[in-house]
Amino acid sequence: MFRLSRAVVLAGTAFAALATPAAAQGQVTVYCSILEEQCREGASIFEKATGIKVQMVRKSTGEVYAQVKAEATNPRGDVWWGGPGEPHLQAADEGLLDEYKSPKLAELHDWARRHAEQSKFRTSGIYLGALGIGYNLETLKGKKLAEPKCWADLLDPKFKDEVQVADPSSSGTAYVFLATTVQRLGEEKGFEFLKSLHKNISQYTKSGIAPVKATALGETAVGIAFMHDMLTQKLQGAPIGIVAPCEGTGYETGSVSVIKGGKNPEAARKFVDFTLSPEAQDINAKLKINSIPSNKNAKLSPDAPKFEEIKLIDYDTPRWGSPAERSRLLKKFDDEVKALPR
Ligand code: S7P
Repeated sequence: MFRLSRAVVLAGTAFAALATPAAAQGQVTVYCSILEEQCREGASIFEKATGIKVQMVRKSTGEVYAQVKAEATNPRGDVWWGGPGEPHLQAADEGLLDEYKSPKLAELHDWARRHAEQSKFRTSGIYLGALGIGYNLETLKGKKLAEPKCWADLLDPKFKDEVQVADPSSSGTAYVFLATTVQRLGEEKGFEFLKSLHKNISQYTKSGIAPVKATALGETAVGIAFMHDMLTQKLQGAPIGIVAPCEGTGYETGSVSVIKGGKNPEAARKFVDFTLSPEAQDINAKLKINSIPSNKNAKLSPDAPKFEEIKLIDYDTPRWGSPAERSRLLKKFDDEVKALPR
């Protein structure tokens, strides 16, 4: 399904060609839904290359969606950088994002260009990441718990209060988990699964990365999150095991969008061009964040989880990013799962 290999020939024009380094070239407000360190590094490279001042606001993907919607009559942001594609697609469908066909689209893998086409060019794909389970090896050993291999293993009552995942309303990561579960099992059985899992959840965190950090620190035995984020902690020495669940799993198409009615549309388009360039996407390899970049010329970390070795479901991002489905699933999750006692 995906062609993930890195192109050998580098495109001759680097991002520097887009840039006009100068003292003051305006400003751009970026709502950033990737990790804080990626946001900071990206702002610094972009500012140095263009002279455009970046106002960076870091928030989870569902939170940025809600903010963009709330600000629709007076947009304060110009660009929405990162986070799983579904909230971007919902915003696109609701007329909150601008169409933009970046010249950089020509350098992207097919899956990323397809994502842009499906949104009528209101969002573009910047990376892929598969959802998985991470666990703290020392905590499991100490509590005599077996390493989970499948989603179903997480329903074992022995995992009571030992599992963390984020809240799908605020976190794009957790929404991918919700949609993956519903697609994998069908809606009725999917919600039964989520209700059973609820009994073992210690906390629904606000951000998708929080369960990863908690797993690394042994504050939770198990975290549900993107495999590459668990891997970052493992590469830094945390005692973490990572598994692609045996039943199959879903994945994110990380996205970038221009916010409709933003005050700095030209700078916004330049920033989007930047996020689609190898210069921005190589930040991941530098920071050991092993998601799969969309630009064929960006560095693919040798540590990145290999999609061809992961049992993936045929995850339907456009369906789960449609306003009707996303709003309905989030409400149902709040009413029928989160509201239950544990
Ligand atoms: O690039 C790393 C990454 O984890 O950052 C994004 C972020 O965690 C999404 O946050 P929320 O779940 O809180 O919305 C991910 O898209 C990406 O894989």
